Amino acid sequence: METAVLSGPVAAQFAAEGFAVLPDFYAPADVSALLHAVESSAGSGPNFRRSQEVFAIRELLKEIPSLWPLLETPALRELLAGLFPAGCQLVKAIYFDKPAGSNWLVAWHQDLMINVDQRADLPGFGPWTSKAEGVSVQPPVAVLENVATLRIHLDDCDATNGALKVVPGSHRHGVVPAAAIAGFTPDATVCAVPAGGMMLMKPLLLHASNRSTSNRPRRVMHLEFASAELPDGLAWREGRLL
Ligand SMILES: O=C(O)CCC(=O)C(=O)O
Repeated sequence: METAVLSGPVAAQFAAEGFAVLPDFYAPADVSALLHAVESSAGSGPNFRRSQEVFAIRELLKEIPSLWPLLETPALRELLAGLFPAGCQLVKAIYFDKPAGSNWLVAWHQDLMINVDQRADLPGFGPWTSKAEGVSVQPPVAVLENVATLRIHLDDCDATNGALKVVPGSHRHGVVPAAAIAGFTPDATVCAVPAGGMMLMKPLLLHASNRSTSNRPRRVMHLEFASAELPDGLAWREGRLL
C-alpha cells in the first residue's frame, strides 16, 4: 500500500508495525454526535446483534446513513488520501460495543476474509463461506495488503475494557498458520486509544482482545477501506465509492 502522503512517524509506524494510533482524531462534540446517531437509531433486524456481551451493528452505514456525514471530516479525507492516493472505497463498516463487564473475548487472529457479492471461480480466492448475511472469501494476500482498517474509538479504551492486543510487525508474515500464532504472541502489545482516537490497522496484523474487567463500555466503529478492484465477476458486497 502507498503511504507517501501519510507522512511522518505515523506512516512509518503503520508500514513497519502494521498499526498506529492517532489520538484526538475526532473532537468530543463529534464523538457525542456519532454516539447520538447510534443510540437514536431504532434499528433492528439481522444486522443488529444485542446481548449482554456485545452490541454489534453490521453494514453500519447502510443501517444508519446519517453517520457518514459525521464521520467524513476533513481529517478523515486527508487520512484516506494519504493511505490511498489513487482513491478508495469503503468496503466494510461495523459498530461494536463491548459493554462494561462483558465476557466477550476475541482469540488471536488475522482478518483474512472479505465480504463479496457472490461466489466466483477465481484463482487464489478461497475458502468461501455463505451465511445469512452473504458470501465471504479469503482473497489473495495482495488484496488484503490493500485494505486498511480504521477503528474509531468512542470511549477511552485500555487493557481493562477490551483494548486490542496486537503483535507489531506480524502483518509482514503473510497468512500465519494457526499452529504458528503462539510463537508470535509473546511480542504482543496493548493498544490503548482515547475517546475520539483512531487506531489504524492492517488486516494481516495478528490481533485479539480480552474480556472487560471495567465498568466502562468500549464502543468502536470499525471501518475498512480498499483501493483494489476485485477481479471481474466479483464485487465488494458493501462497497461504497468515495
Ligand atoms: O473489537 C474487538 O475486540 C475485536 C474485533 C476483531 O478482532 C475484528 O474485527 O477482527
